[in-house]
Amino acid sequence: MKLTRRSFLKAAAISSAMLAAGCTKKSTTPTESTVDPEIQNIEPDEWKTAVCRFCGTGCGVLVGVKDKQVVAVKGDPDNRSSRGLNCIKGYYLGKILFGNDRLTKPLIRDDKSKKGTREGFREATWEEALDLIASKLKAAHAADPKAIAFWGSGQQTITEGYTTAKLWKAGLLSNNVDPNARLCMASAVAGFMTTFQSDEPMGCYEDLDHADVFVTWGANMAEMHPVLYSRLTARKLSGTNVKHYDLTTRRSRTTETADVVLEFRPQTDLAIANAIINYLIENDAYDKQFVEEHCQFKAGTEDLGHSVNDDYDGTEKGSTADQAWNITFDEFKEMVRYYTLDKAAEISGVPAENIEALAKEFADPDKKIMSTWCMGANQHTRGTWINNLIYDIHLLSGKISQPGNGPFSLTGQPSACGTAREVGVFSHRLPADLVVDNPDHRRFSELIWNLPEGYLDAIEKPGYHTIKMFRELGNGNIKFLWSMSNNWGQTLPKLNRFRGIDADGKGVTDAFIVVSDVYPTRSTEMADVVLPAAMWVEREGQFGNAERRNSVFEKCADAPGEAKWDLWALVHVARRVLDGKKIGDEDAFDLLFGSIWDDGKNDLIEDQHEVNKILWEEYRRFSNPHLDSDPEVQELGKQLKTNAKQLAPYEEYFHQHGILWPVREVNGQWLETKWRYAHGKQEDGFDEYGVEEHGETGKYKNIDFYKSADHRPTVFFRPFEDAAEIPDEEYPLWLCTGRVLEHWHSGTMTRRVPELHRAVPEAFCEIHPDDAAAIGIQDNDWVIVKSRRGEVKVKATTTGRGNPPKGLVYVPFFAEETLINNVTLDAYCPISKQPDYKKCAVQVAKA
Ligand SMILES: Nc1nc2c(c(=O)[nH]1)N[C@H]1C(S)=C(S)[C@@H](COP(=O)(O)OP(=O)(O)OC[C@H]3O[C@@H](n4cnc5c(=O)[nH]c(N)nc54)[C@H](O)[C@@H]3O)O[C@H]1N2
Ligand SMILES: Nc1nc2c(c(=O)[nH]1)N[C@H]1C(S)=C(S)[C@@H](COP(=O)(O)OP(=O)(O)OC[C@H]3O[C@@H](n4cnc5c(=O)[nH]c(N)nc54)[C@H](O)[C@@H]3O)O[C@H]1N2
Ligand code: SF4
Ligand SMILES: [Mo]
Repeated sequence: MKLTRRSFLKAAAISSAMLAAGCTKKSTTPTESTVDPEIQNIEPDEWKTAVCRFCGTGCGVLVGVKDKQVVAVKGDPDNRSSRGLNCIKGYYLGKILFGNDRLTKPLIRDDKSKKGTREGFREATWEEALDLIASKLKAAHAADPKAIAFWGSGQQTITEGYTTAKLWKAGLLSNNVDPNARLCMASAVAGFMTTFQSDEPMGCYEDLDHADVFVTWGANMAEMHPVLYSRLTARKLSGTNVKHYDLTTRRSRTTETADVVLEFRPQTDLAIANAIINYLIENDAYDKQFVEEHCQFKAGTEDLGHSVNDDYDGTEKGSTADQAWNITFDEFKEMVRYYTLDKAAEISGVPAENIEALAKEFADPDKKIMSTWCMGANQHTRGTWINNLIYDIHLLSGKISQPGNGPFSLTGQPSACGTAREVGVFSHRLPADLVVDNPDHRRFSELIWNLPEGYLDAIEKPGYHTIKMFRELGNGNIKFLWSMSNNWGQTLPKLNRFRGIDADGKGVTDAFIVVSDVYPTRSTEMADVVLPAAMWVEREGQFGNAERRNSVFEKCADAPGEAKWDLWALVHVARRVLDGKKIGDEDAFDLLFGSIWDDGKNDLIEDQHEVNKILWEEYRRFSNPHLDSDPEVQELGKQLKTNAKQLAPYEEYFHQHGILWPVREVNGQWLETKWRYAHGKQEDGFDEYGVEEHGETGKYKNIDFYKSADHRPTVFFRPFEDAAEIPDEEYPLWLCTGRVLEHWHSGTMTRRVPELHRAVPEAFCEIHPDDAAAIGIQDNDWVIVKSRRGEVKVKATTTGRGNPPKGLVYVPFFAEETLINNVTLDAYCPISKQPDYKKCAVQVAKA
């Protein structure tokens, strides 16, 4: 059968009228699937290598291609992260390309009065759209360099993120660039940097095959990291007496299979962790040798307060939040003494014997323990602290950097690690763990970007973090915003700051907003220009997953209509805004982007693989200074230890189907590192190695935390402090928000796959049966969930997948017609600036 685009559209047709262009309709009724049985029988001509574009697990997939169309997707057995497995989103991955309302032409808003709706646009040429964007960007920048902003994503590819950071930081001298990973991994980053001075986990997924005990500290892995959870379950089934402790505020699918459940009052994980620390010390059950040889102790500013309003960093507390000072072990011991098992039980509501049971696991030197956590710990107004506390427990018990023994921070997005964290898309960062407010770090970046010495000193440091950026958008102080691979109009907390729902809408209509997306969304409706993007395997790209594995995906199909690669759009805007500008004596655009530009054609080099390779190899200079031809780069890179995250040449990633950094070259082979810090230091200060050399011997024989100050990670004292908003008489319930297995974030992609949409067609409010009875509602009744900020109408359920305790309700955020983020709070961790979507106070009433 001849395969046409039409037949694909038919095959994967969007199942709900609501999702068609108009989108004001609130249809929640799934329609029949329109999958053409013939389509499912098409034999691909070839299978190309790729990686899933959803979660941070980073499963490898093979994409079946026929006539330059994607016709099938299956697990890639050669990807060492997933070994052939995928979850349901992975199996339906191919269909996300074929929603019938793909954006295929640039759109320009003619009618500003319709801002906030999907009307008032006209189709435009790329030329016109790019000229308009560039002129608005230049004008806004000239008037006030602080008035421009870029909101990036852990779903951009590595080279796209790198190009974004370079354009904004080196090209526009602006640090007002931050990713959606601020909502997701910022507390993990701050936790890693404060404890170890080195971002990302020391262990890898193989820990799942070796642990005797698993602790989930705020992660619903069964639904959010399903392939990793099945590996955890396999270990439980095949090992002897393997146990899983689930710490959670709501019983989830993950809780169902746990052996011990610690269901705690929101935010009181801080008290539980402290009680475990205190237990280890009081009972002399910590690893003394390890602590003496490898740890230092610190305390930091306490009683930080909460930045609920705009007075965030004006306060003294805000600016001292990340201060810390040395203390002795005895002082530390004294500080945690308050957190007895009984005290933690009183604060958290968890029976003391359950906390003790978990503490005893850590006290047992023979038990291998893997801790995992995700948004429960990171989306937390003390997110950095709870990350620090989990590390404290693993450091005190010496359970780290060995197979099956280690704290493992789970990443959310496919490339939150590879892109957002590693290439410097954050407002305070530069590539390779470097930061903007360190002169040596700036100098190193100047060397690689060929900038004159001191050029980056002029940059405002740091730029706006995400919450500040969008508060400033709401205040009218951001005049130009470009967003890419995210949907801030739905996913930011306290949306009515800039959606103008109960405010007067000021700010939003003034700012010139560009949104690059693949479908119409809650953000494109706020835009002045919408740029249609090539999606997933319609271009070549790279993602870096939670276990430090960088993987690549090949281009498999052309983008529909005039949709273009995001990187193409970035460089074309760069071409326009840097036109006529000089850096030193050089032409600015040539200097920064000349290597990927075809002067003859006045366009990006046509071969995407070539462009990606050039950018990869340039970016790789940051982390492979020892291979650099410039002695200054070699020298400074060594001093800054940027080689701690060495990367392999670009082509290697295609050959190996992904490699964990740091990568070592040994006899012409590029070897990955499974456990960092574990093997002691090599001559060049580079101490990593593959599992083969690890063996089961010498628990921490050669361990060296080479990036930590004095080679000693910090054990922090971090007390319990309550949430920013807690239930009271008027708003008596906690609201927790999150996700479901079948949908990806704002649902733009997964809701266009009929099978996934039918599985969970609408949002819901999970509520305890007693609370439901108290307000007189039954399952499927409509309720109003209302906070001090806004409200939504949603159906209630007491028999959902998750079961909240009395006093807590749960609403997912995937449904664009149920904007739960009108209700959430934008208070954030003062160190990481990550907001807390997991707790605020609401009232629930029958609608
Ligand atoms: N199906 C699917 N998978 C996904 C995604 C998706 O959209 N859909 N998104 C990906 C992304 S970007 C992310 S960030 C991850 C999120 O993955 P998860 O963090 O696992 O999922 P969430 O639903 O956000 O959060 C649920 C957890 O928060 C915990 N929690 C709530 N309050 C507290 C608290 O006060 N303290 C602690 N310690 N825990 C608390 C709950 O107990 C629960 O375990 O999922 C990734 N995977
Ligand atoms: N209430 C609540 N809100 C939350 C959270 C929560 O737990 N509760 N979690 C937060 C977290 S952890 C995260 S990570 C964020 C995620 O928030 P966002 O990143 O803002 O949400 P996504 O839906 O992932 O947005 C990705 C967008 O990229 C588009 N897209 C897909 N492919 C491409 C492409 O190749 N190019 C371009 N230009 N666009 C593309 C998709 O259509 C989609 O609109 O949400 C946060 N919001
Ligand atoms: S969504 Fe996550 S677990 Fe599922 S296939 Fe994709 S990467 Fe793997
Ligand atoms: Mo996330």
